[in-house]
Order: sequence, then structure tokens, then C-alpha cells
Amino acid sequence: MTRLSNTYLITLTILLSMFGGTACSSDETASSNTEEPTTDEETERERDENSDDDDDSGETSEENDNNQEDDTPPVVTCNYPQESIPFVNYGDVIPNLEFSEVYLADRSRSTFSFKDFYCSPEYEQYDSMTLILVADWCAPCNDYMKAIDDFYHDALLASNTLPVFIDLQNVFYQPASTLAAYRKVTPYVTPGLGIIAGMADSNIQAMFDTGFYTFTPYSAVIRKSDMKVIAKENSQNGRMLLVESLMNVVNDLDADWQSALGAPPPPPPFMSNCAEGQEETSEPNNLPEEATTLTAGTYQGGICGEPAVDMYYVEDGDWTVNLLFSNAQGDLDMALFRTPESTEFEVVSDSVDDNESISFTGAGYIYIGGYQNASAPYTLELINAASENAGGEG
Ligand SMILES: [Ca+2]
Ligand SMILES: [Ca+2]
Ligand SMILES: [Ca+2]
Repeated sequence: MTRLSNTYLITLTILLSMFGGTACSSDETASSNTEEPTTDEETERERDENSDDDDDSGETSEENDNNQEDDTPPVVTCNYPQESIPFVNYGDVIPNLEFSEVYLADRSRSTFSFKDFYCSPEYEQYDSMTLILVADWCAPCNDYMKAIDDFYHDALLASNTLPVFIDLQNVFYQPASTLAAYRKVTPYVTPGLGIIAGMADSNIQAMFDTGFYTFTPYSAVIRKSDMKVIAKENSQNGRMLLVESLMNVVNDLDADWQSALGAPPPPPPFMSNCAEGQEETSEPNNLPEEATTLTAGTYQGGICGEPAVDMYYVEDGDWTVNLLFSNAQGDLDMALFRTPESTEFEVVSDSVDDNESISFTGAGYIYIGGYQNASAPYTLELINAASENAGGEG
């Protein structure tokens, strides 16, 4: 069992690094800041204290907020909540980011600021803002945006959250322009959804270099009533927890999402998708020392019981292992590690399509796992280049 938990830690390390570890990697140094929002009632305007031509209205008290002396409607002032500096963690108020140009949902251009979102009647139908942070150099960001659009397009439109896609950096790691953002986002997000913005056209280019996000793609949900961060992305084992819970979050803005998203949820209970007899006879094979040594050929097996792990071993050579299965039946992943003491995978094949494949030169252990307790029968092929070439001699 220790091997399994080790393996999950390895998976976490690997997959996190795969998800764009070159992003801002600053630690989450907690900032115990601004518990007092210091409600500056700016409505007390400086009326002249030495006004000598004061009439005899008798109102000399200063708590006269809305002096409705005339029939003119009172001026409605909207004050953005006190910003949290630095802006890092749950409960912080996001600074008022102002964009000189964005693309709106209909792809028309406009200015946009978070204060607009907070104050303007134009956005009064929204009660939260979902920030989706991407970068031009971030390939997984494309799948991330596409997943949001594929799974949540209609739900987001029906919800009260405003998606704001922000392109942080171009391929040169400089602040991305709005046009770059447009080119980055539109191939993956169908029109009608959200606002597209580039950091180069904002007032605070370095705002997010505070440790607020630690990788891309990244998301955060900002509650409109106080412009505070109520949910942040939290990648665990390669899963993007906020996106998985996005609709729940935006539909329940007062829940404790910090706790809910702070730890990975337990995997669903294991349910076998194997038929009778599809489990390989080499079980148990859940630890490196139980691994079956493969020779060139084809093997039938399955992730058919708990733990959702099968181990194999490939001796030295120049080889390819193909894991053939139906992802619809169960999402199996495969990885290679060199020794039982390895602290990280050498190669990872963790697509969400049918089949996985690893090619390598040298000896190693093959780890086959069911993602989140997934179960499926599989066919395992070892193709050994040396043995294939050996056939012709003689
Ligand atoms: Ca098995
Ligand atoms: Ca097994
Ligand atoms: Ca897979």
C-alpha cells in the first residue's frame, strides 16, 4: 500500500509539472491583510466649512448624507471595495483591473474594468466573475478553455457569472496584448461567452505576479458583492478542481469553497467494468516486486479490482509498450519508472483518449492505473525493436 501512495505522490508531481510549471512559481506566502475594509464613506464631500453665506436652514449637523435640497435625483456613487495589497489568497479583494480594450462576448471591442463590473448597470445581471488565466506559451491552456466551453458554455450563459479570459503573457513571456488574447482564446471558446482581455492593455500588468496563481491555466471566482476571491484553481493529481466544480461554485457564492477545494476529493468507489475472467492471472501485481516481466508479445488483462494498479517490468532493450483499451469504459493511464526506489516517473502517458503508449530504451517498470478508480479490460503489447530486427538474420 505504501507503493501505491508513493505512486500517487509521483503522479501528482509529474502531472503538476506537466501543467505548466514555468508559470509564476512564487509561494503562497500568506498575507494577513486588511480584515477591516475601512469603509470610506466618500460621500462626505468636503463642503466648505467657512461658508459665510449659509442660509438659515438650521441643518448644521454633518450626518446629512444625502442632502436632497432640490428635486434633482441624488448622485449615486459606487465605491470599489478596498483592494487587498498584495492580492494573493482567498478572501482578498481583487484590485480594480482596468483594460483599455477588451473583446466582449459578441466580439465587439470595449473598455472594461472590474469597477465597471462592480458598479455599472451594464453588468447588473451578474453576481460573480470567473477569471480564466491563460498564456500563449501554455499549451494545456487550450484544452482547459475548450473544456470550459464544451462542458459549461450553456450553463455559464444561464448562470450569473461573467467569464473573463485573461491572456497573461505572449510567447516571449511579455504581457499579452488584447489581440494576442483574442487569437489565443477564440479558437477554443465559441462566441457569446465571456470577455477576452490581454494583460498588456491593463493598468496593472504585474498584479498577478504576487503568488495569486502558481500555474497556468488557472481560474478564480470573484464574488461581486465584495469582489473577494471565493474560489481558486487547485490542481491535484492533474485534476483541475475548480473547473470540475465551477458550476457549483458560481451557483453557491457563499459556500466555503476554500475548504471544499483545498483538498482532493476521495476517488469514487471502485466499480469493475471487467467481465468474468478478464483479470490477468498474474494478480496480485500492485507493487514493483510483484511486476510481471514482459517479453515481446500480447497480453490480456484489466484493471478489474482494487487497488486500480497493475505493474509490469520490461527488461533492457529498445521497446514500445501499447496499452489498448476503451477510454469510454475506463480512463487508464500508463507510466514508466526505472527502479522501485524511483521518486518520479520517467515517462507518462495519460491521455483522455483510447489507449496509451510508451517507447523507451532500457529497463523499467510499467505502471498501469485507473484514473480516479477507473476500471477497464485492456490488451498490452510489448514490441521489442531488437527482437523484430533479429528475425532477418541467418
Ligand atoms: Ca489487473
Ligand atoms: Ca493489479
Ligand atoms: Ca488515460
